[in-house]
Amino acid sequence: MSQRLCIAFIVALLSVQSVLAHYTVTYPSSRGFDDTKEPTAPCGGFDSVGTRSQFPLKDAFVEINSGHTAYSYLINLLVANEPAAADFSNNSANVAVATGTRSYPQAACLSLDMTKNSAAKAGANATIQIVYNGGDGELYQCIDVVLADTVPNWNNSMCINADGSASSSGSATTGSSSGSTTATTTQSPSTANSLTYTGGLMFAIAACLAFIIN
Ligand SMILES: *[C@@H]1O[C@H](CO)[C@@H](O)[C@H](O)[C@H]1NC(C)=O
Ligand SMILES: *[C@@H]1O[C@H](CO)[C@@H](O)[C@H](O)[C@H]1NC(C)=O
Ligand SMILES: *[C@@H]1O[C@H](CO)[C@@H](O)[C@H](O)[C@H]1NC(C)=O
Ligand SMILES: [Cu+2]
Repeated sequence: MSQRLCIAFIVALLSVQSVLAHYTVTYPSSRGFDDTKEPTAPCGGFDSVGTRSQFPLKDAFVEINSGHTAYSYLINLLVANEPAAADFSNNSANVAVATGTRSYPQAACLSLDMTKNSAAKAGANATIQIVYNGGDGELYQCIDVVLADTVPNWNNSMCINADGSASSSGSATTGSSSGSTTATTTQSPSTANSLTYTGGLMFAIAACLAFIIN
């Protein structure tokens, strides 16, 4: 194993780490994800409306997978057919339906209060914009939807928090900590995975540095 190989190995590991350090939308599907474009407003580099999925007006949530251990988020709902960048900047049209913070990585179920946007009606086309900040700037993802009173194939089991907590914490519901009680599942804490990963990365770098110095 040459020094050059060793350096390439470290660079590869670090680039994996930077992908893990952002976030992805797990449910429902977002327009698209590109790690390098995720800082681009309003939709992480995806400017055109994509495939729409039906999205519930009640007990709504989006599921994300966070690479950062601590982050804040703002989720907006924009009721429109073909929203332009200017529409996302219009605070009267693009209305906050959730804000919060989390202090654990990986799976997080973010509850939405769709009633915050008076334009939210069954049958309307809309785009959900997620603005996430894990410490390296705002990162954007958008989900194109058709709003519905009930969504037959909506999967409540996708509402998972990696710390095992219920889904309601951090929801936008002002002055209330209550949220959906049915849409919750728990999963054993998987923080250990990322700690193991970070530990492994540190060990690999240390081993490589020792090799280079010798
Ligand atoms: C902003 O959104 C509101 C509500 O939809 C709309 O009435 C208004 O015309 C929009 N403003 C601009 C500058 O587009
Ligand atoms: C919703 O958007 C789709 C295209 O994404 C369009 O075909 C449909 O007509 C729109 N629905 C309404 C109610 O405007
Ligand atoms: C719903 O989500 C759970 C948890 O991810 C998954 O195990 C299950 O297969 C999903 N059900 C459907 C019908 O997709
Ligand atoms: Cu990041």
